[in-house]
Amino acid sequence: MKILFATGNPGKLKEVKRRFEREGIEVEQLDAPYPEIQSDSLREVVEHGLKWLGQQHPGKAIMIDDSGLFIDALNGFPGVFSAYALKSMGCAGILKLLDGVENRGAIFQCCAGFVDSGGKIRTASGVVEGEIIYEERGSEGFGYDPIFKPTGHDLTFAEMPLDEKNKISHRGKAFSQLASMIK
Ligand code: ITT
Repeated sequence: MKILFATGNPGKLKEVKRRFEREGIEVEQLDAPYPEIQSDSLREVVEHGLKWLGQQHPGKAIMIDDSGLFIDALNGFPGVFSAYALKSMGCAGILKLLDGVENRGAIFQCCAGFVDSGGKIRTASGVVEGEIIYEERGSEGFGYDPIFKPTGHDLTFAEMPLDEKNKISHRGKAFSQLASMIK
């Protein structure tokens, strides 16, 4: 079985490919942008994107992922603006915003979705709690990984091997659920 994963993010692709290897499912990148509506709900963005992709590529099985980092002290920012904030200010900008802030709590959320060859849509969500540390650590992963330390762990996501991150991450959880729905 082969599923296309519509994403422009190589970090996401690597993690999802690895997760699905275990299921004997091949994942191939579909590097075709899809419309991402402006919404507070990751699921709404995913459902809308999948509907569009299903119409553009009839007969194909396609997955997508919408995710974000929600920081308590910033009222959930960058949240649905995570991609924009990463491009414009990076991890350094987030650390600057949190300068002198004691409450470092944050969560990563992921909504994973799948449209099958018949146009049926399924979604699954995953969350991981953690904190924003005070300086960037590690070189694995991507995006905000160097500043996010999941609760109960000493390492940031960027200091963990991919398989470790996949076991506990928002994306690992969401795509594990999706994998059992698909199989
Ligand atoms: P797509 O093509 O799949 O949309 P994207 O990078 O634009 O890729 P999103 O729209 O879902 O992805 O934006 C999520 C942002 O949050 C993006 O900047 C990611 O780098 C970041 N992010 C999501 N999951 C992450 C993770 O596991 N570790 C670090 N940063 C993450």
